[in-house]
Amino acid sequence: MKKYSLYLVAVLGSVLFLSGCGNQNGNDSSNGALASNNAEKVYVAPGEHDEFYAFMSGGYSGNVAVYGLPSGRMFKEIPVFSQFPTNGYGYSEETKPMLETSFGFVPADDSHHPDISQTNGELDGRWLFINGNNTPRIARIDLKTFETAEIIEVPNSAGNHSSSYITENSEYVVAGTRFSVPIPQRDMPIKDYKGNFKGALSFISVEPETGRMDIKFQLIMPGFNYDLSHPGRGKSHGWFFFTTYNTEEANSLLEVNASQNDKDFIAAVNWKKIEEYVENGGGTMVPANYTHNVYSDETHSATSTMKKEVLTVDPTKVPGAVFFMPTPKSPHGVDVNPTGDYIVGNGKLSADLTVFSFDKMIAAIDGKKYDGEAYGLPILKFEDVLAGQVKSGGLGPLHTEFDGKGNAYTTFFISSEVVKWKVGTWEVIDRKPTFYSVGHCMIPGGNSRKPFGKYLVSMNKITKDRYLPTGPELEHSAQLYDISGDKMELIYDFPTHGEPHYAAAIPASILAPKSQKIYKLAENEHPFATKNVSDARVVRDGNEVHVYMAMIRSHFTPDNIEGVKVGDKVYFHITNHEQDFDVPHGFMMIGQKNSGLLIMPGQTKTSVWEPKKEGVWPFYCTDFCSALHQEMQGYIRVSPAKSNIDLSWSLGE
Ligand code: RUQ
Ligand code: CUA
Repeated sequence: MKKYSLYLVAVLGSVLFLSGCGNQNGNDSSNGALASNNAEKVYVAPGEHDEFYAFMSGGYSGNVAVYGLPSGRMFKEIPVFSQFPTNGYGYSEETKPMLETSFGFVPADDSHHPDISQTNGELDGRWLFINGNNTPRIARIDLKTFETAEIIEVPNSAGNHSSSYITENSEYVVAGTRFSVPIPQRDMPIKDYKGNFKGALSFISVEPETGRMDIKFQLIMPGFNYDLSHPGRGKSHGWFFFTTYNTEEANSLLEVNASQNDKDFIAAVNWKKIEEYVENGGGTMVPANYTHNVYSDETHSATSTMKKEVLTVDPTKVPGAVFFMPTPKSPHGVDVNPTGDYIVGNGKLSADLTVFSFDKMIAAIDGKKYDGEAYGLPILKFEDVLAGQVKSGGLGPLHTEFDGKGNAYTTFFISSEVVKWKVGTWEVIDRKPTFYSVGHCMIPGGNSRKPFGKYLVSMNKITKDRYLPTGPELEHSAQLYDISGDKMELIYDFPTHGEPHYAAAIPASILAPKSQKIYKLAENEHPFATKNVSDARVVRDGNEVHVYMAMIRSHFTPDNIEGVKVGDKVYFHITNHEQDFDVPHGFMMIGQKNSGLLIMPGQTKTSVWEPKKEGVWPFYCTDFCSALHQEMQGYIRVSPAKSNIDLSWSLGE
């Protein structure tokens, strides 16, 4: 309680202070989070905008949430892999195809690692990619509309965790499997895992103009667990790095059995070489079932296509394409610094970080100095590729980000801290506690050639006493550090939704000007759009009833419908005629088993209602859109199945 009021005093103090004399942005490292100087750093005054957009994965929510930095204000939750009643995503007829998979309709997932598209290694702000970890999928979100535009399923994968990371010209979004499985899937004894299960690393091409995804090839690797990955950049562009654990290939009690080997591997994949191989006809096309779901802003509808084959590559057939670098001890994150010189392995059972040199790796490969092989793939000698070790004294390193000023920041889960160290000298410069048990950290642009090294966000797994208790379940806590000075300063806590595993952030100056305000009604190509009010109508087709409806402040056209019968299936195709920014209308119908709809200006959405009872049933607008919002309502008369009342509709008669 005391802390809380102190903090309030600090915020209030800073408000007063702001209106008074100018404040200097000195680097006052001695104060804790309670200093008024820190309160100012996160205070975004009413009407002012944040400096960055941060896209945080929602973990088991299956979604992405958008926050402002430094304020920690949440702007939007973007539904991706999960049904979302707030706006009808995954419930409306138009968006149901987005959640189709080879397993059928899958309305939830576990989303982990967002990454923003890049041009020349810099964030270009066109698209955000994110993985569905559970039912392997990669989604592309359009950063003009902040809507999910495309989802592609990843076959031969299981636990799509070393995903979704972008190469520096967005040539590929890469998705690797965490669990190795039989490829192709088949009925076999689990104990025969070793030597028989395989791990697929998928390279999904991104069409430069449209962003459309397609699986270019899948590398069929030994049956390890491929945990995380990162692209090379700069001089290492053309390579991709994957951490592995369970090189023991254990199939049970992994906490013991997958921790036997002193070193696992970072797999270095020369994807340019494999690309060349497949472009010259290499690889084997194999049967596979996976969906490709695409949403169109013109028809406001998604389509789902089942793809039937995928190109696989046996890495032993492409000499010089894949090498293993021995890495202690069950590494989790693998991170590449902005210049592409160094590859950092975060061995989660180790105290030290292992840093490899890209130049040394190339020299070792050129010199063919191997330390044996694994399933026909060369293992490089640890000492030959090692650039240095960060002796941090922390425990349980997970992930590393970079500030673009020659520093790296590594999270340590077990010792609950962020450690800042110098790239090249490997010396530890600073360390700050996190509250508590940090997973990932994120610096805007931290996974690119050009980070914006002003803030670091730590995404913590355990919240405990950081917020007012909300029963047994607490939202995870993020913490914001000012990293502009020599020492990190914890300046803010804010709750995040679901479990953010990673995040990607970008200057608002890149995204905000491009953000779409409305959909143009004139460009609406939805087959059931009602673009002129005079076209509003109700059409019967057997026991299907199609309502072509328009909405504008503050009425539906039509708002009285008769002639609907018990047992009918009523499709409401509703077009929002507003052409003003931020004027959606909502729709809900009594007894409807789908969610309601939230329809943006110029957009058409469809919801199905199956009336079960005779009577006169209301529907209404769910979004307070005008002073007469409560008047935005209508009725549907439902008659017995055998009645012969004709369909009729009206407004204002
Ligand atoms: S990742 S921190 Cu480390 Cu998917 Cu969760
Ligand atoms: Cu439309 Cu409320």
